[in-house]
Amino acid sequence: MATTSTKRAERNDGPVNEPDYLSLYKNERLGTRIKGWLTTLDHKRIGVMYLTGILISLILGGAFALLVRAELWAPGKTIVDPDTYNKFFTLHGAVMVFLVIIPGIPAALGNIMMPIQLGAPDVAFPKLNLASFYLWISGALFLVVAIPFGGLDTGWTLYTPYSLQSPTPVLLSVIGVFLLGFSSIFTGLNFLVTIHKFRPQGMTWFQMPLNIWAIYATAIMQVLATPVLGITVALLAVERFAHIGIFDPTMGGDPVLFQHFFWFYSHPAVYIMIIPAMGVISEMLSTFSRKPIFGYRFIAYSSVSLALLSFLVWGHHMFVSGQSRLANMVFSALTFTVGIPAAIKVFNWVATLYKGDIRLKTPMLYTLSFLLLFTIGGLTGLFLGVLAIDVHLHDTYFVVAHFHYVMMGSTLVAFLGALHYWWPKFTGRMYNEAVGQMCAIGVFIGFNLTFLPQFVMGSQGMPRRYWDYDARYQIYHQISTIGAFILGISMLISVISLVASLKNGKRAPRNPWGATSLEWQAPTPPPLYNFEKPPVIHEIYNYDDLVEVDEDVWERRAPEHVEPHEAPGNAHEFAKQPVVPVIEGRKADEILPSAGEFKGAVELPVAEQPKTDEPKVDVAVPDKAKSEGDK
Ligand code: HEM
Ligand SMILES: [Cu+2]
Repeated sequence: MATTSTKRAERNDGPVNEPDYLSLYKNERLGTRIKGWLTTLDHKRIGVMYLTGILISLILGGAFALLVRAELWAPGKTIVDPDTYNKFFTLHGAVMVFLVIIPGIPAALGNIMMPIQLGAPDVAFPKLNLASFYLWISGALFLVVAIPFGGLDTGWTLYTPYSLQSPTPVLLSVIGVFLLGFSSIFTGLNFLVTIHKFRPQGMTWFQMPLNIWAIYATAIMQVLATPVLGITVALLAVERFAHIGIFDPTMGGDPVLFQHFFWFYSHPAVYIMIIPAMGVISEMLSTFSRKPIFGYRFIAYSSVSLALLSFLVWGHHMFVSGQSRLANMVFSALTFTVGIPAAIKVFNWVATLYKGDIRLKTPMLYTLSFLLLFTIGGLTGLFLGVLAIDVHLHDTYFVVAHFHYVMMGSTLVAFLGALHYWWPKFTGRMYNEAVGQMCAIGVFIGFNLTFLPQFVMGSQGMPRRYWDYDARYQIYHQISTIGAFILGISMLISVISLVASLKNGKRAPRNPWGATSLEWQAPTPPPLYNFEKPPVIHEIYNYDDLVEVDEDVWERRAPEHVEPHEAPGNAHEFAKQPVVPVIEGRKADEILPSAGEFKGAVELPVAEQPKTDEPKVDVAVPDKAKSEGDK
């Protein structure tokens, strides 16, 4: 062990000698403390820095949303003039999409929890991870600095030709988006390698938590789709700066080409947003139903197939942009195929709930909200995919409501749920459960009040992005504005309550929810390299051995006697084998110098693993659930 550390110190390519990540180095000077954070290579600290940035962005984006809703309280001018209103909705959209929804689950929560959930000591490339964070924060600053320089008024989609003419600082924002894109690509790359290489021996692909599958599918899209965003905004910058006639019709360019480029990234990007949400939902749903997830493999495969299908449907954003009839028909048909994996997930989640021992803790309330809101969001997407209907609904509030149901109602709600789910683990503190539950209910009510009326007025013809409107829409706008304030206040209180728990919260036990994945074996909060001893791999989503010994304290008890036919698969035999994180036959040290070194680790023999690729464990449908379902 000692030699390994020396070698690592010389090579200096992993976090060395860092204090536990939450320690504030109480006796150090402020400068040293700040430096400790800014130069950290610990994935948890990097994740916490992302999380802080994202929560600040959420408050900023939320403030713009409330300004938009306040302006729409009545027709005509309520608080600002039309130009300022354009800036409000553009900045709201850009901040929420690029700084909150896209990085929320993968970059922040993924960084904090994914390596621990995988049983790994860190990500594969800690330095690249820190570099991604710096790219993100620089991109965010470029985007935000556009505000004092006059704001941005193009809409978050930056459509040409207007984005070539807008007097607002489009270039600044474009540089910001470019940097954010690369941050996303590098994070994706890092996670792909981490998942391939840092799975502990014994964790086969089909023993991975579904959240890891989701992060994997997301990472594929981040790596494949995001470069297109980089190229698109780079072309926009060149066109704006040098006028070479790519998108500018007066010079022979094609403004619709921009839409193709933009959506070739941005449609997959909507899955970059939703798939990680689906991943955390699967975790929470199973944990709080105390049942194995129904259709594990279907959920895993559907994440990957959603990722692949999402590259084939971008044209559904251009049904009325003068696309050819044939292209419209093909894109419409392909759009419906996306509904299949999406529906597979929803059916499997609902089947997981069936006869579950459901516990309505805060994360579960968010999970149930997600189920309903995502179903509405997905189904209304199918309406929009119908050519004849989209002609009427395109650019109306119906579209606004659709994408808020999927982006906010689904992704952001899942993010809030997951934040509450993992908060005790990574901060070591329990938040106030009653406040958490009330806020979750407030978010659900506020959300629906805000966006259900938008479906109605949209289908009646209220166009999106308008500052003024016909008096007959006023009632819908007013309900929507009231809902938005309920939503905003609930979210603000929940964030304040979480932060307050850092000071006043009860100490969190190791496994407060009785969950099965590996992060719950790590100490709370996890130390540098996450585990004090190598984690033991148990069958994922098998709750048989977990017993609640006290409120929010779960422990694993080996069953006293399990008849072979009662035991699902050979999980119990399998689970008894201690597993050392040795990766594909190679010592972890050869891959990441720090990988094998756990604080106080005991050298354990490498367990004999089953020869087959995966254990004979029926993860998807345990016999009991199956026979009950058949009745
Ligand atoms: C079953 C799944 C889905 C289908 C069939 C679907 C379909 C569509 C269609 C056809 C449009 C274009 C409407 C128009 O502009 O006239 C659209 C817009 C949109 N969808 Fe979806 N969608 C689905 C899921 C999602 C998800 C999961 C997200 C995000 C997490 C999302 C985000 C968006 C956004 C952001 C827009 C419009 C953006 C804009 O114009 O500013 N959609 N969707
Ligand atoms: Cu799309």
